[in-house]
Amino acid sequence: MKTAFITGATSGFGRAISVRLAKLGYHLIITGRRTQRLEELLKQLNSDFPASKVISLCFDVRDNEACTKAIQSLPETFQTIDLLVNNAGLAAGALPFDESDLKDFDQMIDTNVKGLLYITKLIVPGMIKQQSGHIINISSIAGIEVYPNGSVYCASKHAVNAITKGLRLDLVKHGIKVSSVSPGMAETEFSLVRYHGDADKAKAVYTGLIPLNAEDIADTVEFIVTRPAHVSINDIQINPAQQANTYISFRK
Ligand code: NDP
Ligand code: 8X3
Repeated sequence: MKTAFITGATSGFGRAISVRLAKLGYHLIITGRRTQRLEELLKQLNSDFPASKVISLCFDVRDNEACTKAIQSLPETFQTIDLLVNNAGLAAGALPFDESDLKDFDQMIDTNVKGLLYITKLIVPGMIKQQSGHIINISSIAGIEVYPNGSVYCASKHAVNAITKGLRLDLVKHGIKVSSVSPGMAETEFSLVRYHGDADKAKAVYTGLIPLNAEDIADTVEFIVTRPAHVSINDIQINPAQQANTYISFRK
């Protein structure tokens, strides 16, 4: 059985991906900052998928020392990681650049870019040793197109795409696959977090259309990880049917 390490497993895509990977027979290392959510998910996975061994690690991906300690604390049975899903991330704020809060900029860059780098840097050496592995970075349509009031979130996801391409170039010789998934609008806790807890603003993002949901992204990850060994799915961009691109959505 293979082992997967998932960041941001306490909500949205990460939670759905974790459940799906357990269903596919993976052992899991689920991570996030909210202890209670991790405990609840661990309990659910143990009860629904008893063949899958699950461990949880609670830490903030922005803290490299905490990432290092957490990964060093893994019991031997979890030290061979076959699949890393870099999913933890967020948008903070949706204001024009000049009106935005520098704290929001820091949070997005520190989580979406530096956090992803810290975790990847810690896990890649094991994959190189094994001469096999798979990294899936959850990027965004925001990594392809820049939209107003989203400059730094979009910059962070453009960086994720550059890192994905760079990793692919550097790791191909070690038998490590590197994939990215770039969703458009998906209803999770994403907009609630972006609007700092304003539920009305979060809801309004999806008015008049059917957004993607976390299961759609779990389906995509399932497709990527179930290809034959000789096939690498490099990048998938997935949108709601009513969203043509960042700018054009058909809302009823
Ligand atoms: P959610 O807000 O539902 O989930 C985000 C997850 O990231 C949570 O589990 C959260 O866990 C974790 N996280 C955030 N900050 C940190 C941190 N500093 N340290 C550790 N974990 C952290 O949003 P989604 O599921 O929608 O988002 C998942 C990914 O998908 C993100 O990278 C996002 O940018 C991307 N994305 C989302 C889209 C959408 O429309 N929903 C579309 C395209 C991409 P906790 O709070 O417990 O730490
Ligand atoms: C989230 C997608 O377009 O709402 O990454 O920013 S978008």
